Amino acid sequence: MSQFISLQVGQCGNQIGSAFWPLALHEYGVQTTNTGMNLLKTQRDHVKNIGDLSDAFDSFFVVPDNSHDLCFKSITDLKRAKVKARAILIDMEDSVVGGLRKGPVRDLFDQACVVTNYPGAVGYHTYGTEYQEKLEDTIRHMVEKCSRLHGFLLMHSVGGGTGSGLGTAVLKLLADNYPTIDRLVSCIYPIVMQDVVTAPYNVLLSTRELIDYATCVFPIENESLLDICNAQLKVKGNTEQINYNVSCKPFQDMNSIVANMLLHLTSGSRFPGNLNMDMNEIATNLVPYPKLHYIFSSVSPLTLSAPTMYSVSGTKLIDEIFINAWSRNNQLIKVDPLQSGSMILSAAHVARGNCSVNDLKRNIERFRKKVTFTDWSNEAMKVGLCSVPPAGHSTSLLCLLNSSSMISLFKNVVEQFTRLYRKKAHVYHYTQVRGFEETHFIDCKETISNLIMQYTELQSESQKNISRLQVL
Ligand SMILES: Nc1nc2c(ncn2[C@@H]2O[C@H](COP(=O)(O)OP(=O)(O)OP(=O)(O)O)[C@@H](O)[C@H]2O)c(=O)[nH]1
Ligand SMILES: [Mg+2]
Repeated sequence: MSQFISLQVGQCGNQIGSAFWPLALHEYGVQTTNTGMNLLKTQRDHVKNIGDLSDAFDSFFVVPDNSHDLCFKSITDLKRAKVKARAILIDMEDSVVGGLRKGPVRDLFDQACVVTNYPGAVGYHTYGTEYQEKLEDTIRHMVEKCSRLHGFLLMHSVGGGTGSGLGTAVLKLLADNYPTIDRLVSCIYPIVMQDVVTAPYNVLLSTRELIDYATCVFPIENESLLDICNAQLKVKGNTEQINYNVSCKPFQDMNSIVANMLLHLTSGSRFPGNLNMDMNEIATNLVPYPKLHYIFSSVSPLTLSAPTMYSVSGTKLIDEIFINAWSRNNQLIKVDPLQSGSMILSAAHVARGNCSVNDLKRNIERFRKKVTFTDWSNEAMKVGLCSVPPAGHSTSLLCLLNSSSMISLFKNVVEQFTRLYRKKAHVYHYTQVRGFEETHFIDCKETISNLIMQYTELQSESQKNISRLQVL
């Protein structure tokens, strides 16, 4: 099975990591809390063959002594076997990483894989160069523990300083030192970029780096995550709790949605399946041009365990899962790939659990009627069937689309930047950093504008050709 190294950078990256590791363990049937045997039983109910779990364990974890039975049941078992997560924790202040290292999964993290506690200004130019050696050593240390390294999973936000600046410096370092290994990025875009005053600059600068150095980017918007959390509250009929809003962010719940998506994304490379889709096939199939690698994602179901609303079963349940995955309520980003005018450059549907090839075929036919592919990408539909569902569910689906609707995300990045830059507000924070030239802002804006143009051209060329075909 393939191995993945996750790099969690900044507060957001490390908080996503705090949600990711317990959920990954849960999926492997490992209890992270001291609850009774019942929970343990249900945790393993989702797999028919327990061996699938132990075989896949190596994808995310290092087990020093291979002779161990890999069927770990509790966090104490992991501690005893000195199991470590294939994770690198990076932040420029101590508190979030410190919290993670005091929490229930603390023993999973090797001190040698923590880069933290360097107070001072933030950013690509300061820390990226200053700590390059330390970062390189840490990454090499982790890479050397892999026999079949498939990809790096980078988790960070693009709104703050550390995640955006140092996160993308780390990405470039990975591209330079490990050019053949996939760099898969899940990055959080802030809500109207208001919670960090300099967010429009951070977002612009880091988006450009992500365009240049990532293999695939899975952008996630906090606004979508908030909406999903609110919708889940409503389903639970939980009227006592206040609605989540911009000032009250349920980060834990929001981050679990991201962690769930990442587990689903990598599932085909970790578990067996009839029509398994390996991670490298995602990049090969979804990215028709190297820089057009921002991928829309939606997941169904979104809850971490089977909700009671799923009263139906069989074919009806499967169809409902597909319909939900295409609904705007399940999207992890606000762009609208189904709207008229948007073109699909490529698409993938990855199902886990009880889903047959016929279920996939039937639903993909439905999907084709809902969207417009470019005239050259009509058949560009990748499918995956992984036999192991997420813990707590019988079936789940991840829908991935490379769509020209991503234009609206990029336009928003440029607009927010332009609004702040017009007044040159806060620019000095950046220009006072050695190595940062103000022209860099303009270069980044140009790169993003070029990408918008590329998508627009593809969109209008295809619209012309498709309408010509329709006339014929
Ligand atoms: N989804 C999610 N968003 C977060 C989380 N923590 C922070 N954010 C968002 O990320 C942005 C701020 O980035 P942070 O990750 O806090 O900043 P940082 O990377 O540590 O950088 P500094 O500014 O140097 O502290 C804001 O838009 C926050 O709303 C989190 O746990 N989950
Ligand atoms: Mg921070």
